[in-house]
Amino acid sequence: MIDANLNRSSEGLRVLEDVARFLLNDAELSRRLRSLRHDLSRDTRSLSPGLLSLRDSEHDIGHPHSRPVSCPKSKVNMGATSLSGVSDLVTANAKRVQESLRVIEELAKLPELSSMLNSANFERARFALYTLERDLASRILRRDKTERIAGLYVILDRQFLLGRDELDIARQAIEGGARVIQLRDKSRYDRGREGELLPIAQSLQELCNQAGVLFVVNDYLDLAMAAGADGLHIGQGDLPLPVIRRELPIDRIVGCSVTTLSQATKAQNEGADYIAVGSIFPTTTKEGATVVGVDILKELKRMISSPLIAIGGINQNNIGEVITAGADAVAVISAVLGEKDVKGAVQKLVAKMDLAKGECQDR
Ligand code: TZP
Ligand code: MG
Repeated sequence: MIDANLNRSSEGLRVLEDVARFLLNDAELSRRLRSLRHDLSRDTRSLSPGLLSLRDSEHDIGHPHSRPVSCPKSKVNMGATSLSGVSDLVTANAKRVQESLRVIEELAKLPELSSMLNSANFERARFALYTLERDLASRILRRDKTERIAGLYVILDRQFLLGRDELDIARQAIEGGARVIQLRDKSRYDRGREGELLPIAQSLQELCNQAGVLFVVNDYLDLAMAAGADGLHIGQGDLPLPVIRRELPIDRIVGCSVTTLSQATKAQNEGADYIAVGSIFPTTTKEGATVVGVDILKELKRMISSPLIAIGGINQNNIGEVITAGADAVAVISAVLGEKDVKGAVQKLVAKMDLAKGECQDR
């Protein structure tokens, strides 16, 4: 029983580690899983010769040759990389490891085994895995959303709406081809207007849901949670990303604004789902914005694997340049909200983006 359950736990951990490494590209999760696997192997190394001597897999009644032919095949297709497939794979293997650790933990309490196995070590590993399972599931669920961060990201800055209706403008932007809508309001705390945004955010989320577009709230964690937004966007002065991650449901994304390479690396290491860099060009929309230039996109593209959004001063004339430099998506305020024909403005920007993307692929 000990031999079988040690094998089960290390095999299951290896599956989870490889999912984190090869499918999710997540160095931190894969390191945590490897370290757990190594700890278990170190704690049980001295038992190995004895366990191997007693091993008799051929006569195990659970051996594949001994199973009745009608035994159903596992539902999980190991080659599947679709989201539900990977999600099932993670759940099945996490459960397998947790169960096998529990079996060893219980066996280790028997008087004849307690001198060789420390029950508390297996209990600790089991609890570590509960957290790892949640973190892996969160990564997979968020991947579903981050894969949709591409194309035009329209920021509905209420100060630039000049009285136009948020929902109406969002609808036009979506019809024009916007892939992400963000609600931004820097004057939320003016004149006791805190409550004003919730119904707006709720209806924007509903609209985006129906259209298969992502909806992100800028700055306000409470509003993002109350509205059930797909994600929250934060800057360098907002709550720290790990704190936000603890509060948000596990399937919600967090995007982070940066102006430097080191801020981008930090955001990625802390688990940001996308990085927005800017201001790429001079802009009058954000007071005191640092202009970082187009070349930062090329450097960031080499350094980070999270989707990269270019922001700041982007319009019809320069959108192609930021795409060529490596941006996965482009966020705009004035290039869309500064136009009377919102749908038309979005369509033109999207067409220019697509053209530049096509040229990049041809090269
Ligand atoms: N962050 C960096 S620049 C900027 C923000 C919010 C303003 C973007 O607005 P515009 O009008 O697209 O330049
Ligand atoms: Mg902010």
